[in-house]
Amino acid sequence: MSALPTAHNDDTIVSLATPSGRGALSVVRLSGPLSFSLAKRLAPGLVLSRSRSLASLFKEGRLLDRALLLLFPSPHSFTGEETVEFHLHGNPLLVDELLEALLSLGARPALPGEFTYRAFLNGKLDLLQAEAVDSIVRALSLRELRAAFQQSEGLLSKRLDSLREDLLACAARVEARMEFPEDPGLFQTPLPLDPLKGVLQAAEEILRASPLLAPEAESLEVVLLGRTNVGKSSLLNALLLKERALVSDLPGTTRDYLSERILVKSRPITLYDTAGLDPSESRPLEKEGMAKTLGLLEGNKLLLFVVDASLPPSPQDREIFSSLSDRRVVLILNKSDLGRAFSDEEAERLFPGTIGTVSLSAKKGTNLPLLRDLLERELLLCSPEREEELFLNRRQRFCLQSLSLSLRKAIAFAEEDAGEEFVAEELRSALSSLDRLTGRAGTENLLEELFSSFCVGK
Ligand SMILES: Nc1nc2c(ncn2[C@@H]2O[C@H](COP(=O)(O)OP(=O)(O)OP(=O)(O)O)[C@@H](O)[C@H]2O)c(=O)[nH]1
Ligand SMILES: [Mg+2]
Repeated sequence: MSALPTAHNDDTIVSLATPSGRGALSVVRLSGPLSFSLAKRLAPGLVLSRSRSLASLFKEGRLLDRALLLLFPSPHSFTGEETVEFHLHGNPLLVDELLEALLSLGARPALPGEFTYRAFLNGKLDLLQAEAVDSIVRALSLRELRAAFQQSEGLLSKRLDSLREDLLACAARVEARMEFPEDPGLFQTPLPLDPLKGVLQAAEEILRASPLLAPEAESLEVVLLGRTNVGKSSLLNALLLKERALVSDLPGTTRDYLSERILVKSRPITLYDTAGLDPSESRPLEKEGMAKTLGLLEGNKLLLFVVDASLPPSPQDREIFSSLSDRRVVLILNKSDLGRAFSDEEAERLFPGTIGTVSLSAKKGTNLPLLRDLLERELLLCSPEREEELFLNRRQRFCLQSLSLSLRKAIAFAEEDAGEEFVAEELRSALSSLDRLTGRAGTENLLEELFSSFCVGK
């Protein structure tokens, strides 16, 4: 993949913007100085002064498609360049034909993230907003999505801009004191540190309020455990709505645990299916599987303790349950379709202190919504949602951390009267961290790496 920043930015680029495959529509995006003229060559009837037209597209004299064309004159487009969107019928053959036609007329295929990169170059977005565009596409939960939207609207950028002004004012003052040591006016009062402390506090608040934007960041981890053959794997499959784990009536089917993600009310949960626990087991492989199950119980996971409620509770169930004494446990009374060998009250007496009991049938799917509601409640508990949230990625966190480190040093130097040049040096590096964060001072390598992780067509 050739490097984005050195790519020819005055080329006209083209790409499919919707997922490939059949569907109601496919959207092809064309951006760059030749966009309008290329569109006109394919659709001779097109009126370029109209922002949208239903037009017949021709290739080598044959009608290709009747398509909706949206025309965005520069600079009023996402990229800031002349842009045309072709809304075709959603057939990959048509898309290929159109792409081929545009390429033969002089457009070139867009690199991943190149549309957003151009928007960034043309000052339509700063780096944080550009990254937010990517986060919108990748968000796995409504919560991330909302945060990404706010960020794409420039919420964080605005805040950082005002911090930058304060920081610049302080830095300018320090630089002036170094430049004009003879000027008594500049030295009459000590360097005011309050604005610097304000910037530091604001930067640290942003860091504190922002969970790391990692797939696992807001995921609740849930472990299915219990005796062999009680239906753990069946429950995993039922929650996943697919036959992911092997199910059989032989005890000890699952040996290695496996994990899968599910969405509950659009929020991700990691589910683990584990090897059934059987204290009397002596076969080495089975024992190893069980040791892995126990290893998995470490950390702050929610445990779904599954029992076969069609049979009287066994001493083994009780033994496993009592080893989970101080954990958050949900009791799952499975196989309820076969009739219940004990009541809910008896279950609660036998397995006391759980945070909930759900009687269900993994096989028939009965009462699964009750379990999903309970999981949703747990999700809310483990991460209360705030009015305004920022999900920072690693790069952004790193820049903010460097910013706050430099500010701390600058303040300490100033308070110790260590010398203007020390303070000035730290303020310069604080500014540079801030500018790297917003992309005001992005190194080329950084930009290349960032945008190449985008989807093509973005
Ligand atoms: N009738 C009925 N049978 C079930 C239900 N859930 C599971 N089973 C059956 O119980 C048997 C064991 O199911 P699994 O899901 O493999 O049980 P497991 O707990 O994963 O077992 P191990 O992996 O051996 O620990 C299979 O024959 C399933 O079809 C249920 O709700 N009702
Ligand atoms: Mg299993």
